[in-house]
Amino acid sequence: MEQSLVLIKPDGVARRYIGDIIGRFEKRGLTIIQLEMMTLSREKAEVHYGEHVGKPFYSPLIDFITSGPLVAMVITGDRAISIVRSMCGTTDAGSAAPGTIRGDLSIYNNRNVIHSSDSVESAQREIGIFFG
Ligand code: 3AN
Repeated sequence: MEQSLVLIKPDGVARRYIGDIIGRFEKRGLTIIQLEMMTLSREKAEVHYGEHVGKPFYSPLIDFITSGPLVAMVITGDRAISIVRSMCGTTDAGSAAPGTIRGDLSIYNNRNVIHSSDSVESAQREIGIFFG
């Protein structure tokens, strides 16, 4: 069984999509095994998005992800990482397929509602940041 770290980002919380998003994962048959609402510190945000240091969107990304409460959760299931990623849709929500979370709920590249781990290694690292 794989585990994925999923964040409902501050835009998703502010727009009241927590129930919708959690419902999609539960209906698909995935299991939420940890869940917490928190406002992320800049320190943790910088660790989480460390791979993006120096990119033009890095500073706005840190400002955004720390701007208000988010919901962090660990989702488990067979092939959970790729299944959750496919349910989220592509990073640029404006190009994400309808039916995906981003494709249904956002049109933006940055305020794109949700984060999910992209590999087993990322999931281990990210779960450590949020629930370690
Ligand atoms: P994903 O969240 O789909 O794995 P990453 O890890 O490449 O995407 O990017 C992390 C976050 O950085 C994205 N969720 C998005 O909020 C932001 N981001 C990525 N690329 C861009 C971009 N070109 N312009 C603005 N924000 C971006």
